[in-house]
Parts: sequence; C-alpha cells; structure tokens
Amino acid sequence: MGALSFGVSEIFRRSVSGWFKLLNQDEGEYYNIPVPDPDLQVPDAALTPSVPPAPVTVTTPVPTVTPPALSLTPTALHTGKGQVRLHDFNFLMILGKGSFGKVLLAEERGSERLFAVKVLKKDVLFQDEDTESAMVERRVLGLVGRPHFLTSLYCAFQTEDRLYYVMEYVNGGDLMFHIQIVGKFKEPHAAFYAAEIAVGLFFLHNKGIIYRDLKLDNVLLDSEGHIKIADFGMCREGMMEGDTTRTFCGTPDYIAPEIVAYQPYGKAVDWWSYGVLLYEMLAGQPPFDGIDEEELFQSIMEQSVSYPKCLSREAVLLTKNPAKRLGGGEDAERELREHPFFRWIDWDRLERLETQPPFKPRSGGRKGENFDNFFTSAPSALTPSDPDVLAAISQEEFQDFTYINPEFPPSPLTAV
Ligand code: ISQ
Repeated sequence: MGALSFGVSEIFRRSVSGWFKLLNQDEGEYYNIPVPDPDLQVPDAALTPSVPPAPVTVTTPVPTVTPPALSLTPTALHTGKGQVRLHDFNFLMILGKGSFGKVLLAEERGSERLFAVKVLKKDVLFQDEDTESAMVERRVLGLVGRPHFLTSLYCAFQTEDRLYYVMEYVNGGDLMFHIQIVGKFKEPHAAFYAAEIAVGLFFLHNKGIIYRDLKLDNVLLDSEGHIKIADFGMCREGMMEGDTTRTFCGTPDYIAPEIVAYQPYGKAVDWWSYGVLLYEMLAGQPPFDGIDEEELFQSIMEQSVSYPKCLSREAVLLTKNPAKRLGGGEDAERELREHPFFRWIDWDRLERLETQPPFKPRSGGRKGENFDNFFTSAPSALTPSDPDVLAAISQEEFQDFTYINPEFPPSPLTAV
C-alpha cells in the first residue's frame, strides 16, 4: 500500500503520535509527513506528544554553535585567562592541505581535547597579496548566531610568522571522502545534505557574504552525520541585495558561467556551485569536464548538462543565466525552500537538527580515521621561517586577527 519511516534518533528524542501521510515505496523509505490535526491549530501538532513526554536523557540539540563538553582541567584555552599560544597544542597530523595552507589535527596540552587548526604563513599571504582574505576568514568564523552547519572557531592567535585558526574538529570526514567510498548518494540522502548546506548559505547571504568555494571537499560531516561547511578563505563580505563584484576566483569545476565570462556577479554564484555539488552527489561525477581548464570553462559556458535518466527532473539546478537560476531571484530563500526537490524536507525540523542524517560516520578521533590517508600520513611539523622573510612582514596588518570566541568558555567554568 505504501510506507513511511522514522529515523531512530527522531523517535528517540520525543515520542510520536498522530496521523501521517502514506507515501509511495521509495519516498516512504526515507520520510514521514505529519498530517496536522485541523482541531489543533499548531501546524506540526501531529509530532507533539499527546501524553506528557517521559523524561528523556537525550537533550535536544541547539542549532547555534556550542563548544564540546569541557574537561575540568583549566587550561589556557578554557579558563579564558592569558593568551592562547602555540605551546598550548601538540600537532598530531595533517587533515587537509591546499593553496591556502594546512589544517592540522591538534590536541590541547593538558586537556587532550582535539581541535582542527588551520595554519597560514604570513609571508605567503604577503607574496600573494592575500592578507585581507585571511582577515575576512577570521571575521566570518567569528560571526555570532551561526547555524550548526558552519564550522565554528574557538580562538585565533598568531606567531611572528604564522596565523592559527583553532576550530572545532569535525571528525566525520568530507563529502568527497564519502562519495569516493559509495560512488553516489541516493536522492533523499543528497536532498538532506543539500538542505543543510542551503541553511548555511542562507545565513551567510543574509549577512551579505558570498561563500565562493562550495565543493565536496569543503563540506564535512560531524560525528552524527550532519553537515558543516568549512573554509571561509574565499568569502566576499559586504554584498547586500543586488551588489556585484568581479574578482575571478573559486575552484574550476564549480565556477559559475558569469565568473568565467568576467561578468559582475552576485550571490547566485554560490547557487551555481550548489547545483554542481548536487549533481556530483547524485551522478557520482562532475557535470562539466575538459582536458584542461580552457576546455572545462568552455564546457561550463556552452554545454547543456546531461542528467542520468534515473535522476528526477527536480534535481536539475544548473541554469547558466544567474537571473533565472534557482536562488538567483530576490526571494532566494523562499524559492529554495519551496522547490519541489525539497518537497519532503521539513525545514524547521531540519534546522533544529531533528531530521536523522542518512548515516552516522564511523567514530573518528586522534588518528584522523575519516580523513584522506594521503594527508594524515604526511609529517605534520611546522618548519621555522627564514629570518629575512620574517623581517619583511608588516605585522600591523594582522593586529585584529587574535580572537577568543565570547561563547567560550561556557558559563560553568568562567569563574575558574
Ligand atoms: C574541522 N575539522 C576537520 C577538518 C577541517 C578542515 C577545515 C576546516 C575545519 C575542519
């Protein structure tokens, strides 16, 4: 007749009673759709327990950033006393590396808590005339009220030659890592990840920020399987509705046609990369290719995408004209939320982390189990910088870099 299903974690959090729509076999394997009781004017009344809920030991996750539980050893990081310094960490391994620098897995001395620490070399930033992007990343990471779906920053500090962003360790690995294992994702799974990513992008766009580097490698999974967008080094701030910019940037496979064409562009470029990422999740391969960058860019500009037959029409989001693209209009957020591809997503529950993720990554810890062995097996030592290079660095540019997240340490330990 049909089906409906509940994730174990969804019914574990609160009991469920009420009427639910009977879905077809495929849909019912992944979703449940409550039918509101017309006598109760509360829209999701079907999910409200009809009897007082029994006490549960699991607390409802809070969608804003909450640092992990603290150990009770008062170290520099969580007493809030004194400065955080390089000496407060042991670096264990490299989690990822790029043109930007490296992200290292680090353990706080004394507490053994794990962090992901992004390290940038100041001389490289100068050479590339890129000091501003490091400051933008620091400011974006420091924004208050961030949704769960953006990686959070605990503190930022600097030495004479380097900048350090001390971030939460998101231990489930990135979507590139996972897609390489399974080949591609089923549509309901891709819809879940895409919806969580969209909530992260809504937040940035509402703050006037274009992200500009959405790709599988920048989407991490937390220990429960919820997504976390990482790496804000390519963000552009100050972009209010209708504003445009022209800087040519991004990762080639994901660059929007208007950037390739050197046209002024706005936040719709993020929705293009979003369409590429969704295609990759569903098809297991990129939508455009070429033997070199030139051919790739030509394909982005001219080729119409072929979607495998097994994909539903709703999954086709790659519209070249930014004004006609999903998310390209003035009411982008509503457009996205109401798009048929997301018809089974309950956005409110999703934002409260009440939708069970498609899978829970194997638990990853100090061995960086869910990160690419290519990086994790490489030496993680930070080499000293050349004294001549150091002398040439103008330190004033970084004077606002140092930062401690005001939500940290949480209240129980502030008096230590
Ligand atoms: C957090 N955890 C693991 C890896 C990361 C990479 C980049 C930014 C943050 C991260």
